[in-house]
Amino acid sequence: LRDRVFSLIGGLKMSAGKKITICVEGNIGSGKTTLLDHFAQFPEVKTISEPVNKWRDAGGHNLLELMYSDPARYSCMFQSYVQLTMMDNHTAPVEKPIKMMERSIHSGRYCFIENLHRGGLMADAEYAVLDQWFQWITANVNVQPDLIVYLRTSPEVALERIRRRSRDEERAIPESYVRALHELHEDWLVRRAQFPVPCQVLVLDADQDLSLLKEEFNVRKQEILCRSE
Ligand code: DCP
Repeated sequence: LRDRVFSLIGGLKMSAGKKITICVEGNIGSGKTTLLDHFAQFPEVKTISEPVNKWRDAGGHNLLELMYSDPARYSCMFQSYVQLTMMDNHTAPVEKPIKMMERSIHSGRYCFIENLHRGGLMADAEYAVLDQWFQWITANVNVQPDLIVYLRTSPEVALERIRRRSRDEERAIPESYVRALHELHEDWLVRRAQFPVPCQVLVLDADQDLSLLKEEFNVRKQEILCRSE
C-alpha cells in the first residue's frame, strides 16, 4: 500500500513524524466543505474550514457582502483580509499528523485576486500591493502545502450548486465570474500555464453528485491522506 500511495502521489516525501498539510481547492460550489466534513471523521485528520464566517463578521462588518455589492470598491480590502485569515490557517498549529484546509493563500492570489484584476474590478496599484504582501508572506512564512486536492467541476455544475444553496451574499454572482474562476483554476493547477504550483496535485472529478463524490473520497482515502503506514 505504501508503494502504491507513494507512486500515486508522485514522490511526495514523508518522514516519520512529519506533519502534512493538504489544501482542498476548487471553484465556488465545487464541494470543498463536503470533502472536509467527510474527512473530519478520521482520527489522524484535523480539518480547518475556510474562515468564511470571519469574512462575514469582521468587527461587525460583513466583508463578503461588501465585496459582492461593490467589488470595484471593496475587493482589495476583502482579499487583503482573506490573505490574513488564510495565513492564520496555514500557520495554525495542529496536534494531529494531517492538517486539511479549505483553500489556501495560493488560490487567493492566483485565482481570486488575478480574476478581480483581470476583470477590471481591482486597480493596478491595489493588485501590486496585494501581490507584494503575497510575495513577502510566501518568502517569510511557512504557507507551503504538501498536497493540493483539486475538486474539478465544470462551471455549469458549480453555478447550479451556488444557485441551489443560495448563500445571501452570492445571489448576484454573474455566470461569467464563475467561468473565469474555473479557467484560472485550470490554468494554475492543470495547464500549469502561468503560476507556480506549490506541491503535488491530486485532481478529482467533482461534477458527480456529492453523495457519489463521498464514495470516491472513501475509495481514494489512502491516496488523499498519503499515510506512510
Ligand atoms: N472568495 C473570494 N476570494 C477568495 C476566496 C473565496 O472572493 N480568495 C469567496 C467566493 C465565495 C466565498 O468566498 O463567495 C466562499 O468561497 P469558496 O469557494 O472558497 O467556498 P465555498 O463554500 O463556495 O466552497 P464549496 O462550495 O466548494 O464548499
